[in-house]
Amino acid sequence: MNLTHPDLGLLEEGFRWYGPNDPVSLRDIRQTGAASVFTSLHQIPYGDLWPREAIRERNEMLKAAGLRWSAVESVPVHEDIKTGRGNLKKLFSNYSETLRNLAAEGVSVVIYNFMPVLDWIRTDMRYVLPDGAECLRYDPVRFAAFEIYALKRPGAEADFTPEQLERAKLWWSSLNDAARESFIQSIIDVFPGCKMGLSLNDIRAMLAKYDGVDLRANLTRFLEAVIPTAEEVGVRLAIHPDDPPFPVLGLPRILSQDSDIEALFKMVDSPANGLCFCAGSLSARTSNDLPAMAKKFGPRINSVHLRSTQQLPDGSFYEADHLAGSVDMPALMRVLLDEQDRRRKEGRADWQLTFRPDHGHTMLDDLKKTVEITPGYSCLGRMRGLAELRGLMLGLRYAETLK
Ligand code: DNO
Repeated sequence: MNLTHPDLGLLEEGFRWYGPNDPVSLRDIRQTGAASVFTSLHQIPYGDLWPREAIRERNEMLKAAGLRWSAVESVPVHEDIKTGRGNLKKLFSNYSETLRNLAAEGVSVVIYNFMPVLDWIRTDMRYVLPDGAECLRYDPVRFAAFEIYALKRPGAEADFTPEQLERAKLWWSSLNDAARESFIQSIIDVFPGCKMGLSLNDIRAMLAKYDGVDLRANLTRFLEAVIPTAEEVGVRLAIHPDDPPFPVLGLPRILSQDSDIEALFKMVDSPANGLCFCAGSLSARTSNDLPAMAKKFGPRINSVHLRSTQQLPDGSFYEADHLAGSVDMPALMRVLLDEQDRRRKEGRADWQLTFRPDHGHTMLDDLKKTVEITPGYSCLGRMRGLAELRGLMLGLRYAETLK
């Protein structure tokens, strides 16, 4: 088998890039072996129209580095669209025009999420593994402490077991004021707009806006408004699952399990209304059978994130190595390769799937860096994941030739 043959039918390899301020440069990304980039125009406020020139400028930058812009991650959905309030007409028209401008510049996959208020939740951004590398972790005990003692959310106790509540109390009382402050800050830091200095009160106000909100109805309204343009210009949307895929902060959830994905596709039946198959996010709900879900929803998978989590009996989970943890990655990769083959046979123009190694451990020289690295997005850990996943793909293709 010629491993450099361009047509081995592999998934395209991508890497997330946070833009010109990312301490990981495009040259670094090129050296990981990735062919493409998932990036966004982070400088544009949520809800604003993306001008065509700004898109072109970013695209030129990527091309000059020898990389393709495979997916926008993300064109964020404004909170007013999620809560169904405000000037929706303007917001929908800005989103649709952004899709039009992206298509005109040759970018055809757009990732977004419909999680209220927050993008993802962890309670440790630097959980130390036995080998000394660091990863992200979610511990319901610590989150209970955040909700009950810091945020003081009424009714939060009902979301935790008596044992978790007891341990949360003990843990919180073991922290001094400075440790409490830095713990609170680390959680708040993942709320959108955190860099503008969100306070606990701001978060309370953001949560209150979701009282009585029908999230599914608002997602349906959003899709009905933007999918026609996506179809017209050939853009495929890819919604990111809830992370973590269970209720948090008393907020409604949109995409945590099989039945939610079925409901999504029924809202607007179009290939443009697709899924970002984020293995790591979905894996944190133990009843999710990932290879089975990827098979079932394969034709509507418009983007792929590969990562794994390890659940522990106390309800916590940490982000495992890409080929370890609870995800059966070989089985999942097999399904994705088969899906590509199926699409090609069908003659689908969009047969090529692109994945990116999602998150990675902070390890090796990255542990010594003093620059601020987005949690989960250091270079070396993701490169390790990418290399392992690449080997897995090649191994599976090689095994086919032995039959
Ligand atoms: C976290 C990512 C998310 C994701 C957005 C998509 O590491 O998976 O930030 O990009 O939720 O809109």
